[in-house]
Amino acid sequence: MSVNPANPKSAGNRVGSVQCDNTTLHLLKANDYVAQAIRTRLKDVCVINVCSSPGSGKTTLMQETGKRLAKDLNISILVGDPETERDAVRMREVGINALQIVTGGMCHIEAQMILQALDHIDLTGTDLLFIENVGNLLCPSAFDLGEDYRVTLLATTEGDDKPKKYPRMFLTSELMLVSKADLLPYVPFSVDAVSKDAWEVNPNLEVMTISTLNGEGLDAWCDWLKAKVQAKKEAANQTTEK
Ligand SMILES: Nc1nc2c(ncn2[C@@H]2O[C@H](COP(=O)(O)OP(=O)(O)O)[C@@H](O)[C@H]2O)c(=O)[nH]1
Ligand SMILES: [Mg+2]
Repeated sequence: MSVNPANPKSAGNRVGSVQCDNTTLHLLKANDYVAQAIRTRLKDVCVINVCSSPGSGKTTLMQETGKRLAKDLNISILVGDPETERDAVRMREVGINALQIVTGGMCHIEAQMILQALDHIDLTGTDLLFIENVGNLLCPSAFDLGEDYRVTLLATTEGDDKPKKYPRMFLTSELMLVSKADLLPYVPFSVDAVSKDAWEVNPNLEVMTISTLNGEGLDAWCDWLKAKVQAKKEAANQTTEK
């Protein structure tokens, strides 16, 4: 990486760091067209794109959510990982209709992968479709998957400085879940500090603190999901009535 003196952005005012220009953004336009096609196809399914670093608790939360909402909602999940079917197996173990997307080493899911996957999963009756993205706070933020909402988990073990370091993930999310709250007494992590940083990146970001281990925040999370599913159904009905 070299500093381009002709470009003031590259030089900037920073001390000991270089701001790099992002030259890949225009390539994402094709992805956005596919994402819109997915939205059109899934008019009456609420789609939630769940993002985080590896190990923040996405699959465990999806399992717990599936168990808690089994009576209220019909849930399906597309789970992305570079390799293995392990997370889909974990979801099926709790009775959730699950399909693994093996990205073949890629660090994120792209909309075309979702479109391909939709031909291999039966979503008849599905109210809520989770997409568990590949564990990564960077690349997934750039790819619209046709979701209605993006939810990002940040575990208390990851440090409270991440929203400013990975701003696009938090800027493009509707909800940040501070996960593993049961560990707060043991780790140097401030929910106030992380919330303040996250809101400076995205003032509209909702924040909830959760733990799948002791159940903290899970009722609020499930209520949030039920409200979003209801809103999607009402919007779909209004479109049909027109
Ligand atoms: N202490 C604690 N550990 C958790 C919690 N949720 C998940 N874990 C653990 O975190 C690890 C990674 O969880 P997993 O759901 O596989 O994370 P993923 O990679 O984001 O899908 C596992 O060992 C889980 O048991 C939680 O709320 N509290
Ligand atoms: Mg997982």
